[in-house]
Amino acid sequence: MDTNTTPKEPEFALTPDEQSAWKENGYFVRYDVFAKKENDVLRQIADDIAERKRPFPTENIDQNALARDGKVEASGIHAMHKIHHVSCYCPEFLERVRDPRLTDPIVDLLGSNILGLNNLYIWKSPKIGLGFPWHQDKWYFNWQYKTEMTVGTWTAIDAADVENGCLYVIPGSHKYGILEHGDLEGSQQNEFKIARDAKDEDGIAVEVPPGAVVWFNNQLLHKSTDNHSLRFRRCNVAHYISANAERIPKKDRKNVRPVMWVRGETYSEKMEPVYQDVLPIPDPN
Ligand SMILES: O=C(O)CCC(=O)C(=O)O
Repeated sequence: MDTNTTPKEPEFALTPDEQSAWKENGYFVRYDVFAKKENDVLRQIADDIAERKRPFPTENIDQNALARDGKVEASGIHAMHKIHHVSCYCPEFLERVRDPRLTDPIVDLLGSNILGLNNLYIWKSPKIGLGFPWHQDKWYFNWQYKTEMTVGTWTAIDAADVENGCLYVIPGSHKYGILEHGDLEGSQQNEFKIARDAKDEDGIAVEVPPGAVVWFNNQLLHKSTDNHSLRFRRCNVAHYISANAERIPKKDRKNVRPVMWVRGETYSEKMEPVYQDVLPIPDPN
């Protein structure tokens, strides 16, 4: 497994149409980026983490809010919502985060020196999987880094459609600036905030087959809906930041996001700590 190379020639660079879509809409989609076999490797690891067959820090595991609060009966992968910072602990996820099929287009957007900001794997279980409210990812990152733009990639592990809770985006909303985000009402995961000024009628569904990837500007307003189907809707999300971005120092170091080397140069004086490699899994005892 190769988790440490920076590709010489970008093979998967942005096309002119994608450049325009990025500028105008704040996102673009590519199909058939990853084969089923490749995504199955990630799916199996995530399932093993969910079923506690593979060690993983428990603080990075979030259960479905309905299952967690005892409102529905669910166990194993059916009771899962997401795991985060997966690439810090699983080399197969780290390899995916560094895969040039994801990162070549990002070189055209952020420059050649790139760090990984977060890597989430999300489950939306049949019938109980919960949506995410309208939000801008940069709202969550903004207080931690001085930088114009970060980029998210969203890879479909399963087909995602309106019935099972696909992504919705508001094209062009990356130009709105950062909106205020407030508390959520209802049964959604309570760790999320909602961008209240986002209007449902402006959103469009991004229905994609498995293996497709959505690249999105982290100021793009996006959301997803609950899973009303009998199918899973799983995805792998990786967020990227320029290594030139500066970390805003935090007094309480406890909840600092780990950043990881992805490709190019790092500037450790700007952003400490940058993990070059997979972290040891904490002893569960
Ligand atoms: O996959 C989803 O349902 C939503 C993901 C999302 O909004 C995010 O990762 O910021």
